[in-house]
Amino acid sequence: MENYYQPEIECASREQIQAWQDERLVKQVKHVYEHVPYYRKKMEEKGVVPEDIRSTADLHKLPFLTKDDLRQAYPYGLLATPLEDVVRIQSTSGTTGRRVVAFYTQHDIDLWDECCARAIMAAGGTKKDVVHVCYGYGLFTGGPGLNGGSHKVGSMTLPMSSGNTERQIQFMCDLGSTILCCTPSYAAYLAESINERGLRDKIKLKAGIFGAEAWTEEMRRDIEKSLGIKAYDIYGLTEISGPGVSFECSEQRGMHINEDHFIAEIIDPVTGEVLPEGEKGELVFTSITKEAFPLLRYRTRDICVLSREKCSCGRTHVRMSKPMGRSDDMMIIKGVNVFPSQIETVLLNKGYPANYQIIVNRVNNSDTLEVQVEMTPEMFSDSVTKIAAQERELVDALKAMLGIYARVRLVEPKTIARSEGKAVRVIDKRNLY
Ligand code: DLL
Repeated sequence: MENYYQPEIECASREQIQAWQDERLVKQVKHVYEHVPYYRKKMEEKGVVPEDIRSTADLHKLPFLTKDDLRQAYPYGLLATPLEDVVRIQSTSGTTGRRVVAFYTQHDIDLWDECCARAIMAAGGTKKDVVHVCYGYGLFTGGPGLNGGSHKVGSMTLPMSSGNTERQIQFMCDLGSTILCCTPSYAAYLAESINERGLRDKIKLKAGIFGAEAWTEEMRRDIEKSLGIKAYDIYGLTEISGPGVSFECSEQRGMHINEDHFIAEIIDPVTGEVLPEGEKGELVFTSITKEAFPLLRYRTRDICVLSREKCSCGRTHVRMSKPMGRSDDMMIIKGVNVFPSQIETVLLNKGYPANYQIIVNRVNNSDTLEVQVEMTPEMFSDSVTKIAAQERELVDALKAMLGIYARVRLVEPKTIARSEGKAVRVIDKRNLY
């Protein structure tokens, strides 16, 4: 099949979507109960058996899964198929300690590719396109996901991966890339570099598929203007497969969730209660078609709103808003997931007091991370050279922990403002949400 715009699925009636979800959920719950002792135990603790789940109306009876469950069950505790059926793993970026690892059978890769193919087609992609993928390849899902989607569409795929801006631009010009896939901040940086080199007329881009981090409507307009393209948002998370869980259509008003594969709920992040459509809360996904790593009621921590309002593109799948924040303290910096606790761990391991502040900013569309750490009075009396060496050492340790560069400033004792309540550890000046 060459055409991955699938109107019979993407524009199906609500009744049809409901019927698919009901049937697949019942099957999936049984599959997980039988093959994942970790989740079976959670169901037993809640007094639920597979027979209690007869349709999506019963979904609320199932226990939630969180990142903590994934860490506890690391590495194989949530695997629902024999290892010999698994063909791939991917992992989330920058998590401390036990990483989050997701498994895929060939069937799971195919359905993930299909979701990404739909996203590319919704951005106007066809087999005539040249799809330039500069999301990272490797454990991160961005590169492999869009790569697979582009193959399914039949487009020529450039597996560029991230970095090496010179080469990105050269290939873009020489090979006539028409669809750019990367994080929005890298798109903005590429746009700036292309315009600085006076190469805007040499590029043939028509669309961009940008996601993996929060970005504003202003940023969208800037990128669209500076590259002369239409910029589409794409959302996803490793635990649920990767990019393509949802994607924007030409309306650019929310991202259609691939409801034949994922059931979305919005819950109150404090009480866990399911909220009615249109209310803002935490997004929860249940994957109903995956084999190897089928998470039920996985709490994403992303705060969103769902809408079933008719979309003029014809797609009937529910739309989610851009994430409006997180219900935990995870930050996404340069596309990498960063928890303040990771930074604190590095500081404490190196013998610094826990008086620190994390300052995140966006300068020229690129994220910056600065960690200010108070010295003890003894450290403060050290020579300037010694202090500079300590700063360099911390930069290296943070790079090893987070995978990204953080500027480090050791500051005088008692210069970081004390708070009367919870310490203000993070100052995010990006105003992304
Ligand atoms: O970021 C998957 C992805 C790759 C999505 C490429 C889109 C494009 P993770 O590294 O597991 O997976 O991070 C998942 O990133 O829970 C959101 O908080 C955030 N996120 C992903 N897409 C968007 C988006 C990939 N379009 C976490 N807007 C998610 C805002 C996003 N935040």
